[in-house]
Amino acid sequence: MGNLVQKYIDATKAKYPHEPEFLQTVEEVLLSIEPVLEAHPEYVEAGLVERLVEPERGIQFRVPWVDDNGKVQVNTGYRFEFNSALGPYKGGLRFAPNVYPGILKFLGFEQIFKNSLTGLPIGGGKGGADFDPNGKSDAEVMRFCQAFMSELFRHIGPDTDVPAGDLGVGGREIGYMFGQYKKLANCYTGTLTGKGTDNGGLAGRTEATGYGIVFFAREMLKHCGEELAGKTCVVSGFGNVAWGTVQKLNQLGAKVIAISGPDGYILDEDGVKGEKEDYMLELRASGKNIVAPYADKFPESKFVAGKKPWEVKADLYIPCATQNEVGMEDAKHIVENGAKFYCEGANMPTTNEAVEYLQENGVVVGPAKAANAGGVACSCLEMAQNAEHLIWSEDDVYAQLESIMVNIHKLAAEACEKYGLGYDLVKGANIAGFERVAKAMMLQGIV
Ligand code: 2IT
Repeated sequence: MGNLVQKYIDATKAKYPHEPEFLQTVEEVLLSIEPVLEAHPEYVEAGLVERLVEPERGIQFRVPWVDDNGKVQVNTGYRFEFNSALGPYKGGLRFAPNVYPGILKFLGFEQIFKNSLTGLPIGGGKGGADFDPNGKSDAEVMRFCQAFMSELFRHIGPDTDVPAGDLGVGGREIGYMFGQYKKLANCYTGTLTGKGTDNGGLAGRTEATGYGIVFFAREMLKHCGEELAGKTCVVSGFGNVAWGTVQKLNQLGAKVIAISGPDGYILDEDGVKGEKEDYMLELRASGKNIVAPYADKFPESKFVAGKKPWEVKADLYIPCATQNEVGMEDAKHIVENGAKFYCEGANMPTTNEAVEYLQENGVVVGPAKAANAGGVACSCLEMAQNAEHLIWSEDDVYAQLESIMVNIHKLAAEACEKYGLGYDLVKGANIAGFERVAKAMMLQGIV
């Protein structure tokens, strides 16, 4: 069987040699699900893996728009509708200069299993554009979003494909895209999620990803007989996810001693809490993409230029920035620091070899596709809210989110246990996510 899985991996590598991020997640997931394929030869017979690694549909389109100087700009837009076995394609849109099919296919592939783990009726997809909203005026962002949606609108719908935000796409961008979608489709539906609460959005969606990560981390610690309260934490990243994570860590009595940005990290032994949490938002809103001013404002803290925060000794590490931000060198720091817990917030923030190294050295790893699934889970609640033409309360949302995260941890822990893998949440999440999709695909025939 080892040979079989390797053949799938090699075939994907041969077909898409220029998409390393996509190949990284394919390799990670397929190596994990080997025991499931061994137990289910009918999956092999049905070409399940060959079908899974190929998006059901990939759309690429031109996005022409006019900048504030009257100059025509052209970007490339994409949507990869990866798998609809469990429900409408669901997943975010990323606007960043490095967006190309390899990044969106890695995100779309991860999204299939993440969405499956939520237990909700959502398939997997991802899209975006090689557009950088940083440094653009509000009017330029609006014109870009409208141009992007002028093409995407014909491919999406509340029961077909429901995009949301990701890096570079927040409430503002979703608002502009939703406005354009509504105008072109001439109906007010939940076709985009992550909308503002004044705009059909779900209360608590902004915080949901970060809150969910902390609920997941709490379950990991609980499983190992430990408590989150009193633990020291290091969090990377500068967006919504890091912010929600820091908030919930504080609420549950943990202490965030380091946060980071593209320019370096802040060490604050007193804890990033209270007005300092709000200041994280101010820093982001400044559009400068730097954390250094934090140390000027709060002199008890220290700014360490050009370094990643993984060299700081802590009990729990939560990377919330972007893919592959933690490599071997960083993993070695984390192990040297005697860490016991590492919970991924960003999508695929750790290289495959770094994950292996952490696990081999006794660090409990919470994989992103399980730990950050609270964001998309709340997006599905937003779809439900819009479809029933009601407004949910924040308390309802948080209660649902917490029980979904507790259940995801349970599913992942039970799946690795079932296959004799001990407490390996990385493999467990892949297996549990895969099993639900596989069962649905088997029932739907070769499509
Ligand atoms: O990576 C993710 O799960 C997201 N960017 C959110 C997807 C969604 O549809 O809410």
